[in-house]
Parts: sequence; C-alpha cells; structure tokens
Amino acid sequence: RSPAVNALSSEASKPAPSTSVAGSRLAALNAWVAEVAALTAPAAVHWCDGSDAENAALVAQMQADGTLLPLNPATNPGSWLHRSDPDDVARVEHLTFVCTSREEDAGPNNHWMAPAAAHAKMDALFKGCMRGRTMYVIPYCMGPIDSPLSRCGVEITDSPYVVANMRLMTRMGAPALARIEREGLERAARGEGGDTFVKGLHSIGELDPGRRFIMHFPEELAIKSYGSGYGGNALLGKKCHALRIASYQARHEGWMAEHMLIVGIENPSGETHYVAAAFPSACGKTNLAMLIPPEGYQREGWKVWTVGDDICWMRPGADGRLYAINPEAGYFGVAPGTSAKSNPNALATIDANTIFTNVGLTADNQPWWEGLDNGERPATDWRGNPYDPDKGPAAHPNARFTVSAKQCPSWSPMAEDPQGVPISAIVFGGRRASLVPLVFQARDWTHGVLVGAAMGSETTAAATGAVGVMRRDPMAMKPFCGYNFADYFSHWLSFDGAGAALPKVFHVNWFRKGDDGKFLWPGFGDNLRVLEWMIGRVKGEAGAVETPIGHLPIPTDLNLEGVELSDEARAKLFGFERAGWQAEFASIGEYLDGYGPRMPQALKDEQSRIAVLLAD
Ligand code: GTP
Ligand code: SPV
Ligand code: MN
Repeated sequence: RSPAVNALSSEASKPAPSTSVAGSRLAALNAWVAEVAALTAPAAVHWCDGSDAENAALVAQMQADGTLLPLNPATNPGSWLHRSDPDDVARVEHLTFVCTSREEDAGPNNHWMAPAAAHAKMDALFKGCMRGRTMYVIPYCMGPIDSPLSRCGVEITDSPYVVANMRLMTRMGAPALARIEREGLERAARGEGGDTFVKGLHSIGELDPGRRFIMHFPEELAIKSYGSGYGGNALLGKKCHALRIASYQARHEGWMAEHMLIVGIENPSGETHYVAAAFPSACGKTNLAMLIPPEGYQREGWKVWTVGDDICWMRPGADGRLYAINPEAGYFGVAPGTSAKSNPNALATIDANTIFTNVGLTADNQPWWEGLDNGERPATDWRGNPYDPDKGPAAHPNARFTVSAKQCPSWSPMAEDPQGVPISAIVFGGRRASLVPLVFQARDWTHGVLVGAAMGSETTAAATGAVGVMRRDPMAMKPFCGYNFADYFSHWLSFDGAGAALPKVFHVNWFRKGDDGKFLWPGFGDNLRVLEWMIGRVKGEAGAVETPIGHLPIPTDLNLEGVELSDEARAKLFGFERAGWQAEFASIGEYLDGYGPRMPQALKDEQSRIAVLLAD
C-alpha cells in the first residue's frame, strides 16, 4: 500500500496548503524518498514547500496534539513552547558516530562504526518506524540561495517540530528544491555520478536513549539520526550537515566549515572589520555576535553587525583573503542567561515568532529562564510541573530559542551576500577559570593553528554528561569535525601559502575567575574593548608585549575607560604565568602525540619551539 502524498489535511486541524509540490524533477531524489518510504512505512508523505500556509497548518496540528503550547499573545505574539522528552534535552556525543570506510579517517576524535554495520543498525531501527505518521521531505539550502559557497540537503523526518525549526534555521522549501534540481540535472547532464545534496534521514523513533544514534556517512554525503527530537541531533542541516559532513567536503574542496560566529565591527569612520570566532558550545558565540557596544563606544559611533552566531563556511577569494558565509538563516540559541543586560539584541530578536524549547512559564504564559531578570516569576518548570526551586531550575540549562536571524536588530544584510564577507581576524576561546589570560595574539598562521588545536574548555549543558570538566576542544570542533583531527589541522595549515592574505589569529578567555570564584572580566558588551584591540593589531596600530605564548596587551593597550578591575583582575587577565604554561604545553604535547604520525610535523615543531621558550 503506497502512502497518501501531501495529505497534511488528514491530520491538521486546518486545510492543507494546495501549493505543495509532490515529488521533484530529480529522479535520484524521488527514488531516495520512495526507498525511505518503503522502509519506514509512513501513513502519508508531505513534500515541504516552506510556505506560510504550510507552516500554519503544521503549527495548528502541533497545537492540537500538545507538541506546541501557545505563549501569551500579548507579550510573545506568534511564539510557542515545546517541552521535549526529559531524557532528550541536549546533543549526545557518546551516541554520535562518523562512519568512514577506514576507521583512521574518522580519527580518535570521533566514535566510529563501519558504514555497512552502521547502515544495518540504523535501517533496523527505521524499519516501519513512521507507521501512522506523516513523513516530511524538507529540501533546504545552507547559505544564501544564490551563493556559490552554499550547499543543499534534503532532510526526511517524521517530526513536524523539526520541520518548523528547519524552516527558521535554513532556507527551506521551494527555492531550495529548485536549486537542488538545477544542480542535480546539470550534474547528470555532465554524465557525473553521485548526488549534489546531502541526504538526511531522521525519526524521533520512541525517544528512547537506548535506541538513539546520530550516524554520519561523509563519503556518501548521508546522515541517519534516530531517537531524538533535540536540536543538534535532529535539525540535520545544522551540526550534522553544516559541520560534520561539510568539514569533510570542505577538506576535499579547499574550503573550511567551522563552529564560528561571524560579526562585523564598524568603527566611527564607517570601516567594518569582520571577525570569526570559535568558542565551544554554550561559551558565548551568540552573545559576541550580537554584542551591544558600551555607552562610550556608542557615543563615538561604533556599530556591531551580526552575520552568524554558530557556523561559518570560509574559502579563499581572488585577493587571498578568506571570505565567509553563515550557512544558517536562524538562531538556535541558549535561553538561560539571556537578559536585557547581557544580550538585549537577543531579547529583542525573540520577542515574537519564536519557538522556545524547555523554558519555564510564568502564571500568564510568558517564557521564563534563569538570568532573565525581567521582574517576572516562574510558575511552571520546563517539564510542566509547578516550579519548586528545591527541584532544580525552572528552565533546563540547555533550554533554547529558535528564531529567524532577520529579527535581530543587529542583523547584517551582508548575511545575504553570495560572496560572503572578508575575515580580518579569527578568534579562538574557551571557558578557562585559571591560567589563560583575557587575550593574546598568535605570532603567525602556524602558531595560530596550534592555538586553535590546543584549545581547552570546561564542558557545558549543551551536551549530555558532566558539566565543568576541562577537555581539549580544538577549534571548538571536538564534537563536530567529520574526520581525523590530524588531517583537519593539516588542512588548516595548508591555507598558508603564496598569495594568501590570511586573518590574524587570537585567543580570548571571558571566563577567568578570581579567588572568590567570580568572573574577573565583565564580558558581554565590554568584549568590544578586546575586539577593538584586535582590529588595532590587524591594522598595525595597537601595542603588545611578546611572550612565549604570543603577543599580550598590557592594560593600557586596551580602552578600559569605565571598567573597574581589581589588582587581582589586572594581574590575572593580563598576566603570563610561566609555570602554569609549562604544564599546559606539556599536556598539549601529549595531546598532539595521541594522534600518532598522522599529526602534522609543523604543528609538533611549533609546540616544541614554544615549550623550549617556556623552559628558559
Ligand atoms: P551554542 O549555541 O551552544 O553553540 O552556544 P554559544 O557559544 O552561542 O553561547 P552563548 O552566547 O549562548 O552563551 C552561553 C552562556 O554563556 C550564556 O549563559 C551566556 O550568558 C554566557 N556568556 C556569554 N558571553 C559571556 C561573557 O562574555 N561573559 C560571561 N561571564 N558569560 C558569558
Ligand atoms: C551547540 O551545542 O553547539 C549548539 C546547539 O549550537 S546544537 O544545535 O544542539 O548543536
Ligand atoms: Mn553551537
């Protein structure tokens, strides 16, 4: 029995949109959809066109079955709360696999399974799993629809929540399908095999953590994800495609797919420098991307432009500079800690048309989370129980909002530029309570690659498992690099060469703590002071002192007007602690050695060179 096609109306409380296209002009896509339908046995197949009518029908259906709860229309128009399964609230790194034919290609940085075994395991889970459900076919484009840097995919899912989120996070529906068809037909006309789009298959399954796997097949441009409805596990365009599969593709095609925000800093003379920054999950990317300048800077005319808050695809342009696009069209941001003080742009962005996941509620159905500080009180926690502070926070620490990027007051129109923006500086950073100063600059590209490769950070609630444990998270890509880190570092090193005009590389730490356990740096808007210094360095104007770990500013090299820093703060934020760095470099050396002979010699040499300087 073949399933009804585009039968949204049979489940929705509103009539189905009549505009949906069922099927495509691409035989390979139709064949894959038919194959998946035969395996998963859905009651209906719906090809998503991305229209408002389609979204309205899906939202009505989700409201009817309780997947989405309406928020207060007076304070949060067009916005919804989704409560996930309590065991399905974050990425699951221990259940995430990279399935290359050779294990060493996935590297010690990934869990690996042989492709045939992984397919067999997943297909057994997918068999018949969509019985009684609608199967949605979501064509999407990562990046501006007309950009040569963009790449497309198709996600098949049985979750309308995933469809609604993908519609906010990607360019989804008819325009994406048109691009996929055009690229596919052109490729076929050239007589080439293979597909131009990434095939992502997803089912929420039973939401049983024991039957949950996120599998990547980079050599086949394919993803299979079962048993979770949560963001990074289920919105396959995001981490699975735009980082794990894309990083693998990027290595073979000479570009980079990175876990980075992209922000434009406009100075009072109207000159804009674009900065890309890699911080691990829940370590400040969204906040830096939407930064509001301190008052003095605002008076002088500084402006901040948000291009992206999580993922950055870069490639060298004709002038040797790296040009970057944000492959995403929305933000899947951390709610806790977002306030009018810390991130007013984010708060303004999410005041309408937003899906909140796992936040608390006030008595009159406004979303609530720890740190919101808007004078309201929670009545209900993220599980839907009456709020009881003895039973934990009202919002889950990894509660999120999903919203269209264009709603952000600082949204940059350059986010739609098909050529991308030129990057002046690359910034690495992590959560380091001790040792690591506020900012330093790498001496050159090779040193910069080492600084990225050596990144360490304390774990956060963005993934299940212990929080606050220091681990190496090179370039913030530990959970996201789709191949062996040793090869990834080689790929990074390979960008340096004749004609290259690469960004300057920096490292920051907004999270240094004092003896009292409190953050020493005010952070948030004041981080612009550090970005200003970096741009000054790029232009050869700002001062620094040379140390074995790189160029460090002294406090007077930064504009600290209006910032009160204790003597302890000055010493720790701007100091170089030789003994601590000796131990750190020994640990970095061991880490690099853990990758064996595949680790590029140039990086090991750089580590040894600095270790020698530190020993003096
Ligand atoms: P993902 O979406 O998981 O990739 O996270 P992210 O890197 O975008 O992190 P985000 O900006 O959402 O910040 C995560 C947490 O760090 C929030 O609770 C923020 O309030 C907090 N945070 C961000 N920037 C700063 C800062 O400069 N200083 C301090 N102390 N906290 C910060
Ligand atoms: C992260 O964990 O880095 C996120 C959220 O940005 S997720 O989409 O779940 O990966
Ligand atoms: Mn992220």
